[in-house]
Amino acid sequence: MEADKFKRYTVTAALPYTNGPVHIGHLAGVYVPADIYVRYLKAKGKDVIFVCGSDEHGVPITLKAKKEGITPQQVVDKYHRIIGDSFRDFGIGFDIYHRTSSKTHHETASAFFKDLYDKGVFTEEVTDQYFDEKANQFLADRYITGTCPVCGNENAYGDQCERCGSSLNPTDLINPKSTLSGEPPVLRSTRNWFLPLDKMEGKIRAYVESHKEWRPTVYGQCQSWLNGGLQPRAMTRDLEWGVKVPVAGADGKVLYVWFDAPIGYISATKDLFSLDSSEEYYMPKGKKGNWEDHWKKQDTKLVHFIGKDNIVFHCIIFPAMLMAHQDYVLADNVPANEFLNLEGDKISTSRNWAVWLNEYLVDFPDKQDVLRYVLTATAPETKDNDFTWKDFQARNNNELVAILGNFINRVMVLSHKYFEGKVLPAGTLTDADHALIAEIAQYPERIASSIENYRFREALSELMNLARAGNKYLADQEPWIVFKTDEERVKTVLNIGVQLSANLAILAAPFLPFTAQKLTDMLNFDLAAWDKAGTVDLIADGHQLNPSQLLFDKIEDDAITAQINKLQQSKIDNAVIEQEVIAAKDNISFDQFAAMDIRVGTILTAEKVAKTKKLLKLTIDTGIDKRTVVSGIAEHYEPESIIGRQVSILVNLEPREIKGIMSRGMILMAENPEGKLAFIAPPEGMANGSVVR
Ligand code: B3M
Ligand code: ZN
Repeated sequence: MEADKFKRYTVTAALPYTNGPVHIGHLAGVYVPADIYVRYLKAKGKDVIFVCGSDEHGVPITLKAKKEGITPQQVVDKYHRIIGDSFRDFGIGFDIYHRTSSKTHHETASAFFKDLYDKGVFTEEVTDQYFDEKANQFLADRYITGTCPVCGNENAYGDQCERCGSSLNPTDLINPKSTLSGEPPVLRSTRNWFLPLDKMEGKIRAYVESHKEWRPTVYGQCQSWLNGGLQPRAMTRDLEWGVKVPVAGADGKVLYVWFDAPIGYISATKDLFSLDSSEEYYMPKGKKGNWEDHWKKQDTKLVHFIGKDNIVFHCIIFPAMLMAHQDYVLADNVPANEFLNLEGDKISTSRNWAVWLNEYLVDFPDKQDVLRYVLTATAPETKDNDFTWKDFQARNNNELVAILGNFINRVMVLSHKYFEGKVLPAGTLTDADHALIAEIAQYPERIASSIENYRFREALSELMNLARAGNKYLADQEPWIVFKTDEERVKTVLNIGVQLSANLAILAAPFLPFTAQKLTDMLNFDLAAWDKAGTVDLIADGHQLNPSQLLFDKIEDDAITAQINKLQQSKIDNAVIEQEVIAAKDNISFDQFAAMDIRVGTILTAEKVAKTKKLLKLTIDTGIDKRTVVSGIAEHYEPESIIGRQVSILVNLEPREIKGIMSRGMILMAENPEGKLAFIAPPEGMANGSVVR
């Protein structure tokens, strides 16, 4: 392993929004990989801090507060505790789990903003923003919904359409409405402070391009942002809830949540080193040393663990903020994971399509490591992946029980059966003994290399290969047979088996901390440092083992069926709820309807729009003309499958440029509660240009 040029490590994990509990997608995407990495570094004796905390500002929290009729502070107080409990219950070993509504964070974030302001970094711009006259407040993008000009989705948000993926500006929406009052908002001018990312593009590009070793998914997204041209981005918002903007003329404004949240890593570090922090979680131990070493010394390695939807904030915006502030180190790596799906569908808080951590532990008590194992073995490190309960059961039964658990159990049971749990001296070693000992020597480095390169799935499979080697050794040596004729031989085999078990405890600890604890308890062995692994003299001759216990037990079909039924039930519940939610809209006049010119048309050509997942470029024969329309149906239809199909098309919609394509019109689609789409067209076919009235 290359000599470590870093003297200390600062590892951060994305601050979860405190508007709900955490689920398996959070663990798989961010927190388990981060925890594996930190546990490994600590086992190597490195100077590491692992910081996280609740992200308590932002629109999702104020929306939740409005929905529940409580204050934002009450929302975050509730979920800060629930989330902190879940992380602790799953062994996510933060050195501090902080929170951005804390005094330290407000002081730190506003001081950071003021520093940049005093340096003249920001540009002040007056822009038109939507204002809700009834609620008497400016509207953040998420507070505005309306019809997507691209695909007609009537529940598009001011910043994004979740159906076709188009990023939008609020003023793009057709029939915009405020989610607060339901009324159409009005445009009002307002002053905000912008981070001139356009002017910083050269420096940011140089930073990103100095990290070609980043995961291709991360490096690629940064490149496409850079190649699209960075734009100035407002770092303040007209909102009440958040960190107040510490400059004159900023009444009623707060820091943009993505300005203040990453600074939360710094606030948490400050409190970790202070004694007077009042934070509730992972009480800081007044860590010795100077917090600034972990953020300002060039021999500090800074690593951000995040999900892929946070890449631009951690690889472009936050580094830009740190560069502008100067004297901060920039992230050495940002190993972002892709998304984890559940039983073939996107995990969704709003649709309750999730496995909530607090609920998992009720159904599978003491099985945190089973979930940690499965989520690591199937981690979406390079592409989205799918969690299924059947796979969860199979990996527990066929891997944890049958391979790792079985090896340990046989060594322990036989040691107690033949030698009352005493580890007796090994005699003359055979070739097979030497072969296994040579294999054991290789694994610490093999696993370390995968972990240090953020390939945790690979690292875990290497650990399991070592357990497989142990099982093969026992099967070949057959101590349960040999014992009848050659007790001395069995002493050697079981001695090596116990030494291998102690190695597995050390090497498994970053992945399966609860199992490692059980194993060291059984071995009556204090978990040694990583560098002690790889040898077969970890356990002294004459050592007394503690009684044997099963590390894992089988998961039966009925437990899995119960989970699958629970998910199906939430799908049914949601369909009913969504049925209720898609209520009739307000009445409109006949004239308003008659103003729309809807025709029957035929799709002549269809192709995917480059660099998008959801858009198709269509040529439609409308009977009036042949025109191009961009439609957000690429995830529902293969282009070639819809050529020749008749559709209904709104032909007098204002033309709009989408991804460089001028789209003239909109295809009408029906969408059911599950989000399935269907074309609207005369079943027996009609002449193109026929009018829909
Ligand atoms: N609160 C998590 C999210 O986007 C966001 C991360 C902040 S890390 C500074 O789901
Ligand atoms: Zn759309």
